[in-house]
Amino acid sequence: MTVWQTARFAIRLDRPQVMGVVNVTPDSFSDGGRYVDAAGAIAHCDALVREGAQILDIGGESTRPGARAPGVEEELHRVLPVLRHAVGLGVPVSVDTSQPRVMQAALDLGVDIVNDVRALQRDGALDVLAGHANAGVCLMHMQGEPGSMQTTPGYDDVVAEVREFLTARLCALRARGIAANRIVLDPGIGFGKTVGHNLSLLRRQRELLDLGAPLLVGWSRKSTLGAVTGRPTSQRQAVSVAAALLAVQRGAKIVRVHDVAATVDALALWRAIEGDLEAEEE
Ligand code: HH2
Repeated sequence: MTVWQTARFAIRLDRPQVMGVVNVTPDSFSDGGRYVDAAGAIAHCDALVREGAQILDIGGESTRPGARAPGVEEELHRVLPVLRHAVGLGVPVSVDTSQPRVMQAALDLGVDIVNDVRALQRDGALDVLAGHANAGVCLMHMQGEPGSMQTTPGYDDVVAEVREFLTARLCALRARGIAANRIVLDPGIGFGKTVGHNLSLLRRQRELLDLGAPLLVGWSRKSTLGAVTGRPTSQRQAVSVAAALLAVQRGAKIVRVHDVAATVDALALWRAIEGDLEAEEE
């Protein structure tokens, strides 16, 4: 059975896993400012676990197009109290950050996973993960930086280029002695990609399944879903659930979502029909 090895938990990937998003930010694209105080974010962690989140992903930097990165002290101030609470909830906890100092502090607190939209490319990030024997890591593809990534995204073949990037990052981690079963990969929906690029990544997602690591995807409430439906972020729950389901059907093992309860229900139906992922593959 495939597992994602993380600091405290070996996460079974024979069934789809729902990662619930907790943004401790004033400016996230769909829920910015709702959970910026620690008490609100902590209550949100509790609520997502009650709704059935199997992993919590907690971040203090908005990476929405045009976002300005907070300083490292500000990011630590936002996330540490929330992470401290979340590690007591009995589910794996992930920190969504690109800052090595935030990664280090989080892992020292007992956080299980580092989710980095910059795929550990900042100086010192690989060292932090190499120094934590069991921590899990998610490596995501992004073209450019949040401040400018949606200005002119361009690819000859988006799927081939995402494949190439993720393969290179996976090799870089393996070369530092990070075990393959600690790593998951993410095509980075909405990160330096047009609507067409994002839809191609879902249509052709199966081409990303043989890279040597499980796939995590985050479609939740993203603007491509707004382009398809004409709906604002606050009304994208149904289409987000549909996107998560399509991603799982095409082989994703983990879906990163805001609307946990609705996604858990949809995946319960999917499992009732399809069975466990690996049973299907056998
Ligand atoms: N998307 C966002 C943030 N982190 N991490 C991974 N691995 N994959 C994603 O698709 C992904 C991510 C953006 O969503 P959100 O956190 O809701 O917004 P913001 O970055 O504005 O806080």
